[in-house]
Amino acid sequence: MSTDGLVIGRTNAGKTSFCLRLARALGLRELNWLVERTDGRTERRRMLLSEAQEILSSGDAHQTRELQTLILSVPRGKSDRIIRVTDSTGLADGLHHDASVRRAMAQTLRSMIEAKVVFHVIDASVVGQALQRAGDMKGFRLNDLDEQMFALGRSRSSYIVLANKMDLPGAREGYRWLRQHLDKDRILAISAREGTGFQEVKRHVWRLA
Ligand SMILES: Nc1nc2c(ncn2[C@@H]2O[C@H](COP(=O)(O)OP(=O)(O)OP(=O)(O)O)[C@@H](O)[C@H]2O)c(=O)[nH]1
Ligand SMILES: [Mg+2]
Repeated sequence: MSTDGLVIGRTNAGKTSFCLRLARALGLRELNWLVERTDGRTERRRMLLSEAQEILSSGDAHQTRELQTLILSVPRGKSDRIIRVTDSTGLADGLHHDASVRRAMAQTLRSMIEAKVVFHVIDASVVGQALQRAGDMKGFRLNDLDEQMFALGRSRSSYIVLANKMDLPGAREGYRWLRQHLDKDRILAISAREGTGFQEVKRHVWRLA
């Protein structure tokens, strides 16, 4: 399934929350998803944005296990353009014990090659807390997985790092480190929960239209 924007990142970084907030920022009330199951079949799912938000806030049973592509309608000139933004399974270190999760991660990596833009979601508060524990900003390295995604991202022309959860403690310090570590033009501070930073996100999404 082709996509315009692919959302990647570690488990729990806020990828699905980012997609729902983006839909809301674009004024959508109903969501149209194309779900690529790990057995290769694609199915269409429709739901109200409010329903999706409710499922997301009801615990961790809804962890994303398939590629789900949001079909977004974005105004361009007098007409609307369709943009596809794909939410993916969280990546985790090591080999996951569950084969379907491993397949879902492989699916995510394949889509990285095809997407026009990759949005890499990072929990900035987790970065800030890790920095605090390390006590030294200079020699600090993030986990291998995110560092490898940075390296992959640098080799692409369109790659955006979203420093998420800016509403949480430690996120400012995490964001500061990310800005020093990465190309400043590629990083945006957001809170998918509160909706901050989405004006800038929308600018990147409109470019896809
Ligand atoms: N405080 C705060 N919490 C957030 C924010 N974004 C997401 N969360 C919370 O973080 C948790 C994980 O969010 P998800 O959107 O499910 O994360 P995900 O990256 O899709 O997770 P997987 O699908 O399991 O990989 C949920 O409890 C969200 O409510 C944010 O900006 N601020
Ligand atoms: Mg998810």
